[in-house]
Amino acid sequence: KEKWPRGDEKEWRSALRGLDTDVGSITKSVVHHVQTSLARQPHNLDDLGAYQAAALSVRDNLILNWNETQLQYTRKAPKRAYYLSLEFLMGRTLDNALLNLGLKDEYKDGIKRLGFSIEDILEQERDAALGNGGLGRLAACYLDSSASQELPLWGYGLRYKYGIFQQLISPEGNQLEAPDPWLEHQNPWELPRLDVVYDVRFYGQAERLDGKGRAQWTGGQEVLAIAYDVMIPGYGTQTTNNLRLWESRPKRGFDLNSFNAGNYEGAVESSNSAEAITSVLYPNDHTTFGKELRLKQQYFWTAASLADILRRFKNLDKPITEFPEYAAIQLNDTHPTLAIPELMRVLIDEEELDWNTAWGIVTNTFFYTNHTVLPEALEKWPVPLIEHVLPRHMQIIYDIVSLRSFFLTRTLSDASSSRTSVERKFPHDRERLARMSLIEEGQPKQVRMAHLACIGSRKVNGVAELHSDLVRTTILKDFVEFEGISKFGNVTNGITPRRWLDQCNPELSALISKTLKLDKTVWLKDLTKLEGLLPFTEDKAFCKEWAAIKQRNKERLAHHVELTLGLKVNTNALFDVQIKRLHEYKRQTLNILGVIHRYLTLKNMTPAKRKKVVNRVVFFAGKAAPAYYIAKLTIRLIVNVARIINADPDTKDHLTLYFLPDYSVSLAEVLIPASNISQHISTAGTEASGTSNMKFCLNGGLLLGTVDGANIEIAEEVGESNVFFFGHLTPAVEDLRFQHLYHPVPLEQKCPALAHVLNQVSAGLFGDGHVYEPLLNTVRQGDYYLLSDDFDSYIAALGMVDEAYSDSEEWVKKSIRTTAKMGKFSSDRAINEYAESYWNIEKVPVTK
Ligand code: T68
Repeated sequence: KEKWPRGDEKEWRSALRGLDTDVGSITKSVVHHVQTSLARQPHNLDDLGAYQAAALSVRDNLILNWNETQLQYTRKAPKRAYYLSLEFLMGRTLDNALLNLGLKDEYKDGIKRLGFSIEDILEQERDAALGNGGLGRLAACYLDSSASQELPLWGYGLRYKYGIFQQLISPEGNQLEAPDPWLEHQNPWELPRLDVVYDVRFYGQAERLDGKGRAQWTGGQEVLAIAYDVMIPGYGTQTTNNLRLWESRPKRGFDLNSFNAGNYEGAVESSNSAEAITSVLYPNDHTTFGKELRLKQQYFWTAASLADILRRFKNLDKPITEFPEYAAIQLNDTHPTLAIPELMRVLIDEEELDWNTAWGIVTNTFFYTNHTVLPEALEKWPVPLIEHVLPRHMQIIYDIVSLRSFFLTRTLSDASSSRTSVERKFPHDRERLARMSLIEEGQPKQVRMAHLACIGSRKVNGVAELHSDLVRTTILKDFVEFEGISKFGNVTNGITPRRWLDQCNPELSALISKTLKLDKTVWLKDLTKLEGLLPFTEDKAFCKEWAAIKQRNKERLAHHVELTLGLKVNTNALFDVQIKRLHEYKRQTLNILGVIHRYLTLKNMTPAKRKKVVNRVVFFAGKAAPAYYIAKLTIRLIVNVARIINADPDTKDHLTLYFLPDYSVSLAEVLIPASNISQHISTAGTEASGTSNMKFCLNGGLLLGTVDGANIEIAEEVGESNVFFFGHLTPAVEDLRFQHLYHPVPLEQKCPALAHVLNQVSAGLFGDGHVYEPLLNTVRQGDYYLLSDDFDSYIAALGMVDEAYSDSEEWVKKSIRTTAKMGKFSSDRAINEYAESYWNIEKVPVTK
């Protein structure tokens, strides 16, 4: 039994009560925060102030749950999991927190009594956009699921001062980037932990001490890592997990000597360079740049996170060899791979363990998720750069390569008895050794992070069945042959149905609860319950309601477009949506060329014939990496095609097109419920999974896509008759590329329809043709992403969509069936797979 540390226990106990959550208490709490935390007057309170006060009031609830959860974790000392991700794309928090706490109605009412509307104040919140795309949003969904499933998991990331850039579109159609100062107003969702601080070293010298691989790392630059905690409430549980984000600060304020000597710039130089580490999120997805600051971010974050995890473990007073029994660390892609040599460094240099014991601990602690097989996205760091910034880690990586652990199997107990080496297993296979090496030869040599992550981890997984197969048979094939297939698994991605249905589509959520005769707290936590909707495809009244909700969501999107762009959208047309990062492999270009094809076809029709086609509104949104020229050119083409065709009186009733700037989680929450069809049209074998495909389908939007990523598993669930598939399959891709290179066929011959479209763009139909030449040439020459191979079947698939949409009754049925079969794609399923098959952690119920 714990003792009260001080004072009168009765006094404490009566003060330590939870918060009342009746509407009266809620308004009091909000007003209290207006007066005290914000120091504002009721009579000049605006929406922003009301948002801040409401957020602080909700935060009080989260903090109490957070405290209780962390207390339980400390007391019960379960094995914990840690999710290391450089990106957490959280979006807004207030609405989600209200729904997860089950307090939305009470706050809505309370806020109304104070003269504000909950919808208006929710709109005041800025997105927390600390991520690029799918990888970062996946991390956010997993946090939600871990808390909802009562799993003891913490996230670790960086507290970037600037998130992903804001996208502006110039009148010419160019993407412009502006900073995202999301912390401008105070952020009520984080708790600074100024007492949780670690030193992190860069540069300096590493000197070997003895023959056992030990070394001393000294000198260089030291910076501080300060913790900020973000509360992650579970849905319908008291469990509130933690996302710990690190901020970098200078270790020693500024240099007073330089300052006094009048060298003001010199005085703040080191402090600026320390602060630079967490100043901005790198906006590149799927490319590596080899920039020193990015490497420093990666090390700063992994070193601080590991130090924190180790400190927590040490409080348990267990032998260090038991570390893997108390901590599982998930590496979200290769970005945190430096955690592997860093843990080796701590275990060898500080804990003074021998190499084999240390390697045994490491390889039982880490798990690695791969998110891409695109060659240009596989991280590599130049050896000279690592040597300069992290000299001790480069030594350790060389040690792994040369003699030691690379040649050992994973088991701790029989490490010495079961030595096997690549050389022993595959004698005289020098090519294999070179392929598998951690170091790629060249000028300069480079460290292959995926190889390091693979050999340093207990298990490796891909993010959809096809992708995991590709990981096993392409990029990590040699490692499968060496270590055995059982190390290489699959966990198909998932999405949280709380945000991606209940929160973004409340009307549909209510209809589902009513129809299933289930409280939403039941089916939102067991999404397979949606199957209960299937019989209702035969219920006319239900179908009508289902369609009416989709229509209202389309009107909500139209309203948003009118507010932001001042344009009127035809809500009676089919809404066709493609929203994702701009990338050649995702083939937004295929989509826009398809739109042009449709436009040219319409132009050639008589007005009478035009009246018979399915009217269509096409939406695009997405950011291009600032240095990705071709992706930016695609945006420019989309914007200029929109400018021309939206103004064409012949066709504008039948086809319009919008590029919505500054795509974000919040914008996705408006777009996704409004789609009739969404496009996921990557070249087969390139999109690891995709997760927005799941979100659209969960909201009753149909899918038009290639046989790629999680599209395949979605089709398996909903049935192929309810999706629109087209294009070549993965096994054909390599051959087709070979053909393009060595037996090219002129485009006019191969795909006249596409050739015609390209010629129209060149001829200046959408403004200066030559501007687009570099983009068009990617198709005309080489066509690496196989647009010319898939164009005809793409156009045919669009035709099938039109045909299916014309039968509106059958379309609604397809829509219902799609939603009904999405149970598998809940991130609850995914997080439980990680918990059971990878991390070996168990639920820790937190009760009041
Ligand atoms: C995405 N990857 C995959 N990467 O493309 C997508 N990369 O298929 C998958 O569904 C998703 O991960 C979740 O598994 C990314 O989003 C990045 O954003 C990224 C960022 C920095 C460096 C490399």
